[in-house]
Amino acid sequence: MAKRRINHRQRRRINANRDQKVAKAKGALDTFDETQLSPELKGLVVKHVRYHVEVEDQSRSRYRCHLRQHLSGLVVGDEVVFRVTPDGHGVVEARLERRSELIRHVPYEGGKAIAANVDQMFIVSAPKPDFNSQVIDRYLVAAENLNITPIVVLNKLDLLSRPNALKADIDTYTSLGYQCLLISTKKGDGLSELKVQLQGANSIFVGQSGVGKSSIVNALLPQLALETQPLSENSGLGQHTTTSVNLYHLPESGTIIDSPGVREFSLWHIDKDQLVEGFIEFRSRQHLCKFRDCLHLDDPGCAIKHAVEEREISFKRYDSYQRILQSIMDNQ
Ligand SMILES: Nc1nc2c(ncn2[C@@H]2O[C@H](COP(=O)(O)OP(=O)(O)OP(=O)(O)O)[C@@H](O)[C@H]2O)c(=O)[nH]1
Ligand SMILES: [Mg+2]
Ligand SMILES: [Zn+2]
Repeated sequence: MAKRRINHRQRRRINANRDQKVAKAKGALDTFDETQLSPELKGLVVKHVRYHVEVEDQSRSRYRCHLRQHLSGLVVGDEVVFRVTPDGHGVVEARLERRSELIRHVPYEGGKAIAANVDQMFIVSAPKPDFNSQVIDRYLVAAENLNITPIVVLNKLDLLSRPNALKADIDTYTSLGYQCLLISTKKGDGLSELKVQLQGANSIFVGQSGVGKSSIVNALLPQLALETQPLSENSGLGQHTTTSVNLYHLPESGTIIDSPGVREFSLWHIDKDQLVEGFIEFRSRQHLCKFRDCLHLDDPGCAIKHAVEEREISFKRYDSYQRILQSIMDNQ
């Protein structure tokens, strides 16, 4: 069945209704008897569910928390100050400054943070639903601009038609200096290297629906038994199984965040300069272009285009750059 389109007026009404509900939920809390609240505690946001967040205290007890009216947009990974209510819930009083934040574009809502204080972004891809280097490149641009270390993960190694099927693509990333991990949650390949890389850091798994992000978390922490689903028989695509962002602790040290798969990682908030910044092989060459405002398309004297012709820059990466630039320009 065709998806029903919502026009702007209807969308405004939906948003207004939602805002009213949020205000009501928050308002109820702001009338709470302040003398009944516990002293301030340090906490970590581990889950986000509509108008509430789940916060963990330092002994990892979890509290379903409301937010103070002035606080909005808390995300998983946020460090907060909160107080416990007599009925065992919590109130988040303040958010500590973020060391990093991952932002993506949400239709009608604009840029939206999805996780905070992340050190490493594991960009997960797989031969099924399809290996899409453009999605990987979009995440790489984001990671480069957000100061988060990206790691390229190819999962479902067991499904490759030939062992070397995606070697050229993986080699492109390796030659740019990106770490690439080839794994199979089904067969167990590469999981020990993955565990080493996760030690002591805050990491997030991102990528298209169905590439196996939750399966990776299950392979690392089997007791969680997170829901996973086979790809749709009709479309061959992932079924958007994970619907909320969740943070889990690894046994020794480090945390991992599982996130819902996306169809397309929109980068509208990134401008042309940031896009070039995100293509690390362009950075060192762009000052050689004839014009300072070179878009690296058909501009005369373009050093980037020249490097593509000389095969110093991969054509596939250049193609990705052009497509992302086009989407930025379309969104302006
Ligand atoms: N053959 C094979 N299948 C795998 C592997 N890892 C995961 N899968 C399967 O891929 C399907 C999708 O896995 P999920 O873990 O649900 O994928 P996801 O990325 O979390 O998807 P969303 O939550 O929708 O974003 C499931 O049927 C898994 O069993 C693997 O290494 N090999
Ligand atoms: Mg999932
Ligand atoms: Zn140029």
